[in-house]
Amino acid sequence: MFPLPHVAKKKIAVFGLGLTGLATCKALVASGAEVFCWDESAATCAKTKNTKYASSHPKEWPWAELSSLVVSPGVPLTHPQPHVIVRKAQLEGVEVIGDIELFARTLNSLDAPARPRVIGVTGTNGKSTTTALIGHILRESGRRVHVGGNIGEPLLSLAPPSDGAIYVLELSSYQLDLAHSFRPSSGIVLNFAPDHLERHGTMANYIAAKARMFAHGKDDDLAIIGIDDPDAQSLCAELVASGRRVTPISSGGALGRGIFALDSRLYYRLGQKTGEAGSIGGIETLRGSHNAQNAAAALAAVMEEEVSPAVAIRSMERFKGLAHRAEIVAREDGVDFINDSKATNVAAAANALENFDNIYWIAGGRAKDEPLTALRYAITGVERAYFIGEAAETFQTSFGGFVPSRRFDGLEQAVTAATEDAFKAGGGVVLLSPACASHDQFRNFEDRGDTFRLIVSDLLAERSEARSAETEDEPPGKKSDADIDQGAAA
Ligand code: UMA
Repeated sequence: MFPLPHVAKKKIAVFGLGLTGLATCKALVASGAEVFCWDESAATCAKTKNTKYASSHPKEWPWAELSSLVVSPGVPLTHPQPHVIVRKAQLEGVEVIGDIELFARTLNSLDAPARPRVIGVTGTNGKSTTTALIGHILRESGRRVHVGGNIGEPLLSLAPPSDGAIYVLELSSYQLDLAHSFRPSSGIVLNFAPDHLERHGTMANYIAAKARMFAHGKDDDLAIIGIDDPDAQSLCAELVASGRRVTPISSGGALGRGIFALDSRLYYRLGQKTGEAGSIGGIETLRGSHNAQNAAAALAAVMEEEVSPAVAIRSMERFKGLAHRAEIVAREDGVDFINDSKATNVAAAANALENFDNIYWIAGGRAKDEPLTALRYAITGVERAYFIGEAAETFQTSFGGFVPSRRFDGLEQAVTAATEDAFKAGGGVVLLSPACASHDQFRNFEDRGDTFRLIVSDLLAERSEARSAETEDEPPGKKSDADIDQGAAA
């Protein structure tokens, strides 16, 4: 558990008791704070019974004595409107912060060398893969690494700082919006594309939330910025103009200075250090130009931690990838089944579509407030599309003129139809890359991806049973097609 010495004897409120909230309560209590907490779900509140942070309704909280209100990232801060608990705190003059701010305050109380190195990773797409990849390379290089944040492990559950250990943190815009003094040693912004606009109101607010990571940077700190989209380019220019140490990264072409991918090879040009790191072309878990951007960012971050480029590339070759991100869940008779459930926005799904051919594309869910244009350009490899959820009708209207498409009530029917079509065609890629949030039909994107995996496994088991039954029904002596083929070849 992460220590929070600055909260000792303070009264602190926690709102939202999911992963973040529960970890926060535990860390606060362990560090000597008095905790008042609540969640809008009664079942969730019940989980705190018989603990030192038993829930109590906010009406009963000693507002005048509270030093902070820690809200979970899912609690709206400003849009579509501030949550009533946020308004109450503002009226009472209580600061509203998140778990990252608590983490940052501990770090900020330490001076080098006791202050651990922290790598913060944000951006619209690729955050989790980049975070996991950096963790993987550093671990293989013999470093003690703690990986957490939006990737799933709350920051305050991570181990305390220790000699030489490095924190590698995935940070969402929701989390950064609640972090006022967070300062990573290396901060990475991969890219910007429209996402979570319902929570930030405008693209400018969304970008500002992510850029907040650099607000307190010191001379030694490094900003690693993807410059393959105009908004990230502007951020890079601003940071350079303000005299910050910046390593630009790109998967879109050669750079005079920075780290870039060209024809699946990574190059670095960092002052005296210039050369080719190696090829990532054959690494299945890093296919596609979006992954080249992730790999370039990871290389920049680990080189800052003194890992040599050649060692980094060798480590990348052993990277197993992450669940729900272009994850191959099955391969049978020329059909690949890919779970890309984490593609919850248009840009992420477009990245996936650009990486495959002969695609049987399953998409839809709860659409985000963003144009679908990028997908129109990306669907050239799609054979057929299968749309589900609230967005099914809009998607069919938008793409029906370009690819044959059908609408389905649920994921199961869509996957079944896509699988039949792919086998009938003799091969292809059944790809779940929804371009939408999952919340209309699933708990979250993990639930949607796990359901996809289960459906595929059931369908393939049924197919295999049906085949065995066919073989058993064949009269004795009759040769199977496979025997005949082999005979012909012999
Ligand atoms: N709650 C309320 N009122 C509200 C909102 C939430 O009471 O208005 C309660 C819910 O009843 C629930 C709890 O708060 O019990 C959920 O809190 P939460 O939605 O903030 O979720 P956590 O379980 O704390 O998980 C969060 C991140 N979730 C979100 O940002 C929505 C997780 O990222 C993250 O892994 C975890 O902290 C650990 O750091 C997930 C995510 O979807 C993967 N992130 C978004 C994304 O990647 O696009 C940003």
